[in-house]
Amino acid sequence: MLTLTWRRGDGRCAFLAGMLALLCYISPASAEDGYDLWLRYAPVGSSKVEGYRSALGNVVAPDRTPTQRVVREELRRGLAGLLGSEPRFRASPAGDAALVLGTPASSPWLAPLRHELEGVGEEGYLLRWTRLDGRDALVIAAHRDIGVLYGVFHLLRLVQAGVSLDGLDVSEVPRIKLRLLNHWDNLDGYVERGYAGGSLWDWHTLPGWEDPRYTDYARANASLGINGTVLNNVNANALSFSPAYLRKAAALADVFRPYGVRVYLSARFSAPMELGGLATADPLDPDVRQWWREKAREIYALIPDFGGFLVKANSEGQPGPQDYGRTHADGANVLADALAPHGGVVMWRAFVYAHDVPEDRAKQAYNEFVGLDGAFRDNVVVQVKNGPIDFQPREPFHPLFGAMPRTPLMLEFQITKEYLGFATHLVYLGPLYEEVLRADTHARGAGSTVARVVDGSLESHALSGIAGVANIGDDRTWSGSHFDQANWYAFGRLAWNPYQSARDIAAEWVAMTFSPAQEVVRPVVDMMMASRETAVDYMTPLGLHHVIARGHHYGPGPWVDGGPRADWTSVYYHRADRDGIGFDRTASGSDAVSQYAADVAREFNDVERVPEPLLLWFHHVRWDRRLRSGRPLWDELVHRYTRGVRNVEAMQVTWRRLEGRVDAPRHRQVAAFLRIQRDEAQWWRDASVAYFQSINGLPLPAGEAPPPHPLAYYLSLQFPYAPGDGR
Ligand code: GCW
Repeated sequence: MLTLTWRRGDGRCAFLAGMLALLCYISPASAEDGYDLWLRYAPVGSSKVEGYRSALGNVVAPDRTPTQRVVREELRRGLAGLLGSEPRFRASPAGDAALVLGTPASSPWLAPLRHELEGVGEEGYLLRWTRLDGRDALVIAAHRDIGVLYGVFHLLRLVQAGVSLDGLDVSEVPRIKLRLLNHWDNLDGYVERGYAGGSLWDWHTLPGWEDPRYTDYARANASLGINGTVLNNVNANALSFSPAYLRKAAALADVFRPYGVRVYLSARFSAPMELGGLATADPLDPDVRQWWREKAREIYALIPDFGGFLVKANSEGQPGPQDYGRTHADGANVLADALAPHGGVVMWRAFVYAHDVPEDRAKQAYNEFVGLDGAFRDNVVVQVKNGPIDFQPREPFHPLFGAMPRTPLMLEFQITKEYLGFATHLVYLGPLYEEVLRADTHARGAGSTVARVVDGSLESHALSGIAGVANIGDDRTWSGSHFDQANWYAFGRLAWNPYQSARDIAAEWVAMTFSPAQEVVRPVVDMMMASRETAVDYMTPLGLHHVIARGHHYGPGPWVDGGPRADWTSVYYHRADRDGIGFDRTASGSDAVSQYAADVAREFNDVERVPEPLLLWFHHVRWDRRLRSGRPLWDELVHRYTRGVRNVEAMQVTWRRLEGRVDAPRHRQVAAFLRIQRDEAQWWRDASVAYFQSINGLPLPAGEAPPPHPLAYYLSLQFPYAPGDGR
């Protein structure tokens, strides 16, 4: 231990003071590295502390179950950080004002609320002031412990944002039942399309070693209301179902359980052959059915609250029922029957397309599934990506939404940014998610939004779900960058309530992650809200899609052609030639428009009416056609590419101004990533302009800088170790 003696005039004094300053500077307590996510619990402003302390200083909360203990620990940790002192846990609210938490079963004080709790369901909660024993008390009441935990996170969110608790009267119920992350994590620790390091799951040391990070992961998810996680990649390895790996999954399930996060697994359809030694995986074969039934029993013996299976079948080389001439419903139902006695569900993915089918890839999932509506068991949900191709920066909503009224459809978003600049580009996905959820399918007339299909309200389905392909890895920031945490956050908050606004969610996140000061929140939220459109501008303006480099998808590749299948090339999607550009999906083209409800189809089919951001998705358009700006298409395209680059520069300026308002370590990394993004936006612009100009031979619009390199240069760039490639 270092002892300091101060004597005026002592030369050592200055040296020691310097040392001390250095120690303070590098002290871990002050280093923000992003690990704490939006749960930093940084001290609230001194003007507010007393108000919060008087409401929250005394806490009455049970501590008998694991979740109850988690609730108390979260409150202790949160209030200690925010208010500078731990709350006093009391046995009863007598005396001072108190915060009273629990369920009617766990807390006698809350029994009178039994009636009012009827509306909040299994996971909802009340958070409000009431009179208890003649005194005002703030209560967080729920039917089950997990609802209390969600309520505690709600309360801590308010305090973190500096919101007054006066008159608080909240009743929250999640709108969607299954709110899941999908990890594309392989058993060797590699994460497909992962840009945040390796997998969080250390399969080798499980089940013996439960890394504390697993608990932090569950906590973060619970803070958003995420209630399930699929541990392994949809490109599944049958070994995940072997006894040894099931024990490892069970250990994770034990860690997650107090946080309300259930474990699910991706099932490999051919597992009965690979693990069970059967000669077939035909879903109608009695031995195969029996194998799945026994496997389900084995899983539930280890994980009594196991959630169910996620399946990618007959897609991109994965085995499936069609290998035996059976349908997707036959395949899903055999698994569903095995899980039904235990209460599990099957999430059967609709992301299917086949290279030997000449049909427009955008149409194939619909063609495959729409006729199966009504053919699935009650415990099957069909999981549909947000758009008909593949998580592009912008797609129209998937035509299956609204088209399978008798089947619950689960929406799949990608949180990891495979097509949006990986982890280094600052792209807030809230606006993308919001755009999809608010899109109107017109399935039952105007107002039949995707959100209403997905939450089950449009067709009165009891089962409903939403999944996000996780952007989480073992990087210290969890998500590969500070701003990518916002995408995990936004997904979770919208999964709880898909009608919230992306802007409000961003504002909460900024307040908790950086600072609740308006001088920080306002500019950062504005920057985030514009960021998705900016990425669309420099990557895929006007409805272009799938123009990425081959394989790893890092950077532009509009020239990608040839190879094993046409629908893995770029030229298949943009169809640029001397005269024009775009995929004709109108009635006179591939007729993909006809998969939408009549009103929507008419709009998309009409080149005058189609929303301009989707123009080239649905139409092949002449380069000289005048767009709404008055510019010809070619000029507009170049204009948007350039605008994208300029807007990244504007983000850099915004961020620079926040220096000193955001802690230095995080400020530095974000600034560096914005520089990378700026350079890559320029690369996207230049490479795209060079390529399309080589096709149309048109001059650049006045004032537009020519690409600094010839096209051959952009074509020559190779990135053999770009992260996340499928393998
Ligand atoms: O977007 C594509 C990815 C694949 C992925 C596939 C899918 C897991 O490039 O890596 O495979 O989608 O969603 O199944």
